[in-house]
Amino acid sequence: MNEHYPFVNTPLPFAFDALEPYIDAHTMELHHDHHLQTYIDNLNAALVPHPRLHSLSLQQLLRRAPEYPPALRTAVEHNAGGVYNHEFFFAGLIPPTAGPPTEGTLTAMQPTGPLAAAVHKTFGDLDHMKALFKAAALAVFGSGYAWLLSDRRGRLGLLTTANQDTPPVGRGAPLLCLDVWEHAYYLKYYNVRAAYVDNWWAVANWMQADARYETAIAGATAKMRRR
Ligand code: MN3
Repeated sequence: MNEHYPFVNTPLPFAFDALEPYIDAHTMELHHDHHLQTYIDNLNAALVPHPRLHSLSLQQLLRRAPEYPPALRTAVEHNAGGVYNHEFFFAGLIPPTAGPPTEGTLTAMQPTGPLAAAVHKTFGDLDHMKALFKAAALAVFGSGYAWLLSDRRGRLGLLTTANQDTPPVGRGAPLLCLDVWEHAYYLKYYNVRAAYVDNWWAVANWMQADARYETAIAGATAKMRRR
């Protein structure tokens, strides 16, 4: 992904069928090459008449959008939001055989290190976190996302966002997100979002979440060391 305009669609680091049978190849291809591509195309088109915005990153555009005239603000929030959320979602996926097998489940990864400790501290255990995450994902009415986040002190939380809204900056750093728009699962799971959520854990990229967590808490750790 370019850091600024013109934004481009980065190929996935795995084949469309690499997440089978948990997420089917056709869904992955449509989702990445058509749904995400449309957000990228619409974002670029909205930015064409605004050369002063061409050097801004996705996150800068989203942060400054409230200052823009209404039509531009809407176009940026919908489309930069759609790009940000989808990139986050796709980066949080990993082929089931790529992760180390863990006890109990043959394929699913799980958090390690500081994030594993934080999950234990906040939720008791990973299964309880998954149950709460699932409940949140099922509670999204219509389209949106469920998120696992960390504040700068490493405290975990869950959040849902509607449509292509992005997590408010004050709510902490996102670690993992699940796209619960119907286009993310309908071809395989029809209306049964719960089964999609259950199976998504088999391809959730905990290595990515571990790394994001360590970045999220790095500031606080550095501050503690300086004291
Ligand atoms: Mn989507």
